[in-house]
Amino acid sequence: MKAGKLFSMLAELGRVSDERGRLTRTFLSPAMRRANALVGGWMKEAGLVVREDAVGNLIGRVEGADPKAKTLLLGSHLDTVRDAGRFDGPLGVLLPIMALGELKRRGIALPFSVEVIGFSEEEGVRFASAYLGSEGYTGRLKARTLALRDDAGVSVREVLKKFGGGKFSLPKPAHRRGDLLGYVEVHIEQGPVLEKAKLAVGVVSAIAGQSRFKLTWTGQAGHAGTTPMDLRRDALAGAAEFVTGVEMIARRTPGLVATVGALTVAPGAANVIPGEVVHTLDVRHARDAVRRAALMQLGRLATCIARERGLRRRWQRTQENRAVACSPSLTAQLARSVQAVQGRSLSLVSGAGHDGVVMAALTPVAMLFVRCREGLSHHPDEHASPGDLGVALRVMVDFLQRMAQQDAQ
Ligand code: HGY
Ligand code: MN
Ligand code: MN
Repeated sequence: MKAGKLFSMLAELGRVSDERGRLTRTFLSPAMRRANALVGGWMKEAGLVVREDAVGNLIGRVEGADPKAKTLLLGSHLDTVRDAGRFDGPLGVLLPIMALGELKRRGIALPFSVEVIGFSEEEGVRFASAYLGSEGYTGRLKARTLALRDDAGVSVREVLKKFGGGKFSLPKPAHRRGDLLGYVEVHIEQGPVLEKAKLAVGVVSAIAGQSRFKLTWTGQAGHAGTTPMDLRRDALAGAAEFVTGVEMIARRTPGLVATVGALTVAPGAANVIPGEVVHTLDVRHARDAVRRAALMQLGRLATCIARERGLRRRWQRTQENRAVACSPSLTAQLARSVQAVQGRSLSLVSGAGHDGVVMAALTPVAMLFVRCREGLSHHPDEHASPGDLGVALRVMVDFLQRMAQQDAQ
């Protein structure tokens, strides 16, 4: 089957970027608009009717042979992190398009309807809050999220109003729960488990919970040459002590991961003591109680550092998602196709967040993971082999056909 074509489509889409020389495609950016046009064309070639919703999600739909049939949702996100790989997100949009195109080529009409969704924003790069696309699709976008501003000071509301030709209102859910068969997302594993098990694909049992924050440390800017060390309130020294504390707490808590991924210093001159530091914090664990206990520890650490150094600190929560269990029955159906194609299925927990976390509020969720080289992701060297893409494609076609047979019973 057309794994080579899928691989080259991912390479082509991977060149649609907001930045020269590297892949960065953020929420409703010019590159995102070009990506929707390119992927929308591929959807049409596969026989899907294409539309964009109010938050920029790209949706391709094929009606089922049975007009009263429910809808199966397939998809993932089309936005990327900065300097991204070309598989994280787009694989889960292009692979279902290829699978539906293959069924059309074989003259197989599915009894149920299918929607392939390219979510407009999952990574949370432009506005610090992730899942804007799937929150819009499920009617869970909050008014407070619309007030978030990007680095240029533009708000989510302003961006959505501009995208919507001057008007925007919080969208309702795209479907009622009863109209859906479920949501299945194909995604690279972004970890080492499948490679270690020497398997091309596996199924996901649960998606780890995550909390994201924006922390601001405020001290006193001053002259680097004339201010004695004991009179300083250095915001960067305080933030740095906190960052090493984050790593220490995460290292000694099994299964916890915590990351400070972005940090800015003001005023940002070599001869000025930093007066203000703003940085992100991302904390995750498969069990919510462990993640919450770690957050309490981190809060106490920040209070202690601020007090000792005479700093003010401000925590802004920008995202909070509980750990989500995938649907055992839908996952079992997917695992049967993995078994049929690969001979063996493996179930694993996802440390990465996915749109399935939000979609689980609307419908049962299952995920198919595809091996990626050295588990590397959120990096330009992210790689899944055409052979593994071929296995995943065969699993998706087999899964759709089994769903059709089951529907016929
Ligand atoms: O950050 C994540 O877990 C995902 O890649 N959005
Ligand atoms: Mn990602
Ligand atoms: Mn992803």
